[in-house]
Amino acid sequence: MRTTSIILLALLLVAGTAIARIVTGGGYVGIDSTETSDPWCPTYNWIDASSGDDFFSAYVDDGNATQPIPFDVMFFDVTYDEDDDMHACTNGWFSFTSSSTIYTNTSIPNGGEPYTSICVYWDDLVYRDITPHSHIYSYVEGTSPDRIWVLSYVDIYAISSPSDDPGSFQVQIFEEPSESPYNNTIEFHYQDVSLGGTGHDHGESATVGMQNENSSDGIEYSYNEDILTDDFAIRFYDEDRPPVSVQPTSLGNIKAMFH
Ligand SMILES: [Ca+2]
Ligand SMILES: [Ca+2]
Ligand SMILES: [Ca+2]
Repeated sequence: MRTTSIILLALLLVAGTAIARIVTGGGYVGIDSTETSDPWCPTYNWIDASSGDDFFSAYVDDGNATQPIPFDVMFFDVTYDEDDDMHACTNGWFSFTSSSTIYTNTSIPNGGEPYTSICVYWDDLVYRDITPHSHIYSYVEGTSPDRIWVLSYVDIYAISSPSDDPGSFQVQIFEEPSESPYNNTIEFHYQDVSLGGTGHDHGESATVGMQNENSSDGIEYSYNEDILTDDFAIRFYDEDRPPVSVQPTSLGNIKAMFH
């Protein structure tokens, strides 16, 4: 068993270097891109969504607008249908149901707005029509049944940011095969979390996570915590996904030997 022992030691050493965060809640597991010893660790991968549709066009501080949902999405065990509306708020969150414009972020789940929300960077942000011009894109990459729906904040400003330091971050929703029993996997990708050094950088005044249709349950990655960095990702996946033996990397298969 010498080979097995070496592999196990190597795994323990890799695990020992991890400084990452794994969170659970609402039927999801959340894991960030620094948890490299875990087979579900995401890799930062920014997708250019600039050929998609913009939710807004002109300056708005606290706004909410809609674009159609491109494919069925199961979110906290509820399916939201293709061609229904997805709402985007200028304050760093998307929602399948809410037309709120709430900007004061709280810990989640909070029992209130924003309901049914994907909070990639819930903070008091502003869509500005200056240079660089803000955008909040909805864009679909790939072909069915392997599409990725990208919801991207590009050059969005904090309420008190100087005009030359916006931030960019995006949500990626991965299509599921029809009849899949699992919630769609959702990832957050952070390209630029420097928002002018005015107390809104790196998530220090933001909520990062998701909550369900009545905000009775949810999963929180961070709340008012200086933890996000550029080129960083978080993956939220259904906790009922198949066991480790069929997870998608060779490391997962090696780990399966010990389960
Ligand atoms: Ca705002
Ligand atoms: Ca910036
Ligand atoms: Ca805040």
